[in-house]
Amino acid sequence: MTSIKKWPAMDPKRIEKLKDYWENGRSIDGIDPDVKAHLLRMRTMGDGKGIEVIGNTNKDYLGAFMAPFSRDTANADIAVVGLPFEKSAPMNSGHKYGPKILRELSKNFMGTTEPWLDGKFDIPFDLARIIDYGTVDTYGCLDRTTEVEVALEQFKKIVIEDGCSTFMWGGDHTVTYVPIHSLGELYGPLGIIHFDAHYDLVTKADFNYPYHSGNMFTKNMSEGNLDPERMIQMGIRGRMTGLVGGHAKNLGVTTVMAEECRVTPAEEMAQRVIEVVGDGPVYLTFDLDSLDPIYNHASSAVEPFGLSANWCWDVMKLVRASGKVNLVGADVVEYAPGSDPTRVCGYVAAGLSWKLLCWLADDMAKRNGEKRATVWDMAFGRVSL
Ligand SMILES: [Mn+2]
Repeated sequence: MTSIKKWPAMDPKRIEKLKDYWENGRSIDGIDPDVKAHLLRMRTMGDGKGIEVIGNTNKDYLGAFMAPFSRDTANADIAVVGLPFEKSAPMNSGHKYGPKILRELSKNFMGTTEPWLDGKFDIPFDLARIIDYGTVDTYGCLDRTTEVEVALEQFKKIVIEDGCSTFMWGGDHTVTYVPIHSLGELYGPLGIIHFDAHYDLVTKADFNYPYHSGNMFTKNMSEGNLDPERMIQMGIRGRMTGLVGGHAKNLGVTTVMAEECRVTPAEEMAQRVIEVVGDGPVYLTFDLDSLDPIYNHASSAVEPFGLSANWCWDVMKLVRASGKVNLVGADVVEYAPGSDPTRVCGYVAAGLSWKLLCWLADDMAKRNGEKRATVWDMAFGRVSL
């Protein structure tokens, strides 16, 4: 046996202190005051039983990010909505199950996460009344137009009548027509922050389809709900690039190719985004195919040589931190879980979704001029913390 030189023992007084901490020390005594207030509020709910929102325990009676399921949009500020549309996927399909799987994976990101700016924590459920509206049921809608119109009808109530913002999961990218149309009508013409491998700027003159995964922006422009001069696209590459690029130029949309994104620091890109979208209402749409296939290969039109998830998050974080951009709605689209058996792409998508929900809640509180806390309806059952 080789000789072992034992490290000197710890001072017995230190061990005594650590023993006392083991017996009596609680995490809540050392945390950020806002996070502490959030946890204490959680504990008071549900007849004193609290709600189990601080553990990833995959409860089916809670919705996206552990938000309460509800359709009471008149008493909500942000509705998480799933739109299971997949009729316009050019290649791989299966987006129909995107919202269902992302809802489950999103429960990994609820409550509070790391500080995002100067030690400030995200606590979206203390900023805005967030609900999970569930997924729009389009069963029996056997053509694209009917399916979009069913969703439009529901968004009319959620957004236009009740003034609720939406965070949406697709679905193929056609779904983005619906919130832009509704939020544009509520807030006026929107600026767009668009992550995508594709321009998605085809016109009726190119393809005469009423709704399509490539015409949701141009159709909204033609209806006055989207200002092309306040639109910036990042990550463009791959098939269709040569064909559709002319539209971006003709319409005055700012396009940043994937190759340029990869050599542009996030700080510089965030500045460009802020300059393009201005201080009017802004919508952010994240097509997962903007990402390199190592972060996402579960979309219908996968394109190699794409963006990194971390760079995208850095750009979003810096735009948000500037406080100059007024985000009124967001989505993450093109997730087809059948192509993602390990769920790695899904976790990236759900993680980005959480960041966007936090940003939306922050800007919603600013527009409301007050914090409005989410309250869970405990009718789903008595749970304990
Ligand atoms: Mn795309």
